[in-house]
Amino acid sequence: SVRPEANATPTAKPMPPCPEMPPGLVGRLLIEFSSLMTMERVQKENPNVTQGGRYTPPDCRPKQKVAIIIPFRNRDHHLRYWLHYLHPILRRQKIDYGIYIINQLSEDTFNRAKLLNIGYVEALKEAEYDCFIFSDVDLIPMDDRNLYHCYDQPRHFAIAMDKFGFRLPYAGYFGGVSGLSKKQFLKINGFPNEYWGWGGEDDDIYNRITLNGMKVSRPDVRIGRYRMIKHERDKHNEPNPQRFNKIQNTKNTMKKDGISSLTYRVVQVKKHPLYTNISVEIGKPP
Ligand code: UD2
Ligand code: MN
Repeated sequence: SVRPEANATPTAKPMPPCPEMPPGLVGRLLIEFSSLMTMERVQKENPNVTQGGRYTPPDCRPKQKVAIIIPFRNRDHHLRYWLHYLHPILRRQKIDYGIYIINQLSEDTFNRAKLLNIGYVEALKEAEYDCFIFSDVDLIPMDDRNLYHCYDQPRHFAIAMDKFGFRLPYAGYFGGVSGLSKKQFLKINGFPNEYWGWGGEDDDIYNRITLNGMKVSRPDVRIGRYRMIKHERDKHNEPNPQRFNKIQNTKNTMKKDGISSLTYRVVQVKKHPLYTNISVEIGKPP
């Protein structure tokens, strides 16, 4: 090398590991959806997020690399609020993360769990993630002590939502926001690809977790609080009438239906300042 001193950093201090509970957290947050939200505003608020919605804490070494995966179609208004609230929270939490919007193209029936599987595969093409957090686009945590990383057991984050009176609707509920390490995700063969339309896929995932000898971990009910942006049921995401039958059969279906059987086509990957958008063709119900 011509100038060895150019690479030498004799004065740089070794970075400490990030703290378990970062000191900059504020606790309970005020979350509302009435103020005007533009992408320009959200971008101005988050100058430290890099292209494609990536961030890494500047002052400590995070233990995990977290991909946040959002199933998406036609919810731009919700996405702006999500980015507005989540980027600052994740920054305070000292998370090393990337945001992936998995956008289902075409007007066919929506398939949330299949989009989440695609998010897992596509995020791993971008970086060596070891933790995957799957979030609805319309769910905002009301407390930043609900840390967006992975735990010893699969994590359910959204345990106390406003729309359910800030309680779990039933013991085996796993909807909204959840997180699995790479190892936990592969142990259950990922998520089902065969739930078309609304409902059931979250219960199937819960079944996969318990059938494989794991247990869902949850935050304290005072901390796992969420607001959901109010919305009507979308077109082409009607309740799936097969869902009651299908969740009785997880034990038989999970081995063949999952990350091992996933097929789709990526049409476009676009890096926006605050997120990566991956537009995909996923087919339609048989
Ligand atoms: C509940 C669960 C959700 C899932 C769903 C059943 C809560 C808060 N969430 O959501 O995790 O289990 O039931 O499938 O209870 N989406 C789009 N465009 C669409 C349709 C859906 O982007 O046209 C995405 C978006 O991220 C949305 C998510 O899918 O937040 C779930 O759909 P929803 O919000 O319509 O369903 P919801 O609130 O009943
Ligand atoms: Mn919703």
